[in-house]
Amino acid sequence: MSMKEKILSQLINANGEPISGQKLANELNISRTMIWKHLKSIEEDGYVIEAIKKKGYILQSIPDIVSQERITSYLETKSIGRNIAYYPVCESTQTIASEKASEQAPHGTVIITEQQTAGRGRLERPWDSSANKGIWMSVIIRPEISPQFAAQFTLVSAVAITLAIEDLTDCSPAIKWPNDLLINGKKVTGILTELQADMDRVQAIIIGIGVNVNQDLEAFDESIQSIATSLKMESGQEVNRAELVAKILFYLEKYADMYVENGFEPIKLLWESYNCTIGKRIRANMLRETVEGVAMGITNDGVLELKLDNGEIRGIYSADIHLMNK
Ligand code: BTX
Repeated sequence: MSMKEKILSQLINANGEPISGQKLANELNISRTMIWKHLKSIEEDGYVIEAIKKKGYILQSIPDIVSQERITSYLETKSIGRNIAYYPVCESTQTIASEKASEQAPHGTVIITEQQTAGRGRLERPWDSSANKGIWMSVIIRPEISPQFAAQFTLVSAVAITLAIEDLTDCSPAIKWPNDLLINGKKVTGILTELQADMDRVQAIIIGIGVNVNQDLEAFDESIQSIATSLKMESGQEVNRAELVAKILFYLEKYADMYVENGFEPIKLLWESYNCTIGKRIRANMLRETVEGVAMGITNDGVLELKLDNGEIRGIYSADIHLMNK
């Protein structure tokens, strides 16, 4: 736990009684100036702290947070989300989830935070994860499948998140193969699927989900303001993040179970109905080459089939896709 988290948990555990700055400083073995600095930073995250002369600090209100208690109050799943680790702030939920998965965290474990200081996308690209406005979580699942099928969980997750967003907002996202959800051409969600496996068996799939929920444009780093959007920006309304998390986990469980039982085919139809890639001319940037062509469809294994200009059909397993004709 960081110092800031320790101070916050002391304030929460005080249950409305004041705690003096001196007591915090003594217990945590830091100066009162440092305590004050951390309290300011906690306030910046949306917590309201009242300072009462000669008595100390009282936590007056907690912001719209995605704590375990709040998510559980909406949760309708059997296993996914029944074990939640909540961090007010962390570097990356994906990194924590990776460690927890190696330490045998059970199927369905969720790591969730209000703010990531080093959120990441594919190929270590930075993921903008501002405080208290988005959903930044990683879900550990342990399906009994062979590692070659793991990437399809990106597509399964895309369907689950789309359905959850449709249920709770007026927005209808489009799925851009393989891992983005767009609204009006701008990115509202990114998915990062990572794998821990033996040669022939998946140990864990870690599904990292980033959803821009209640940000206004200025909350985004300037470098992505022209390509990113949030549910609030699109619908004009704030969304209850804890409820949306529970809904995403509900659909993720439903379709992950369906996948393990029946394969990708039944989910493929849903995926196709929400996708904005098929039929478009696209440029696919892969690690070693870039190709252009028309996206013909996805196979039952989730591979994107691209018709190149020379007529050749190429199966694309992983790439960054640029849509040429919106
Ligand atoms: P990606 O590599 O497909 O997309 C990363 C790119 O998206 C960046 O280079 C940038 O251009 C753009 N971008 C960065 N932040 C945002 C944002 N908030 N909204 C829209 N566009 C953005 C996508 O990777 C996978 C992202 C997964 C994020 C989750 S959050 C929880 C978990 N923890 C973690 O560190 N990552 C995952």
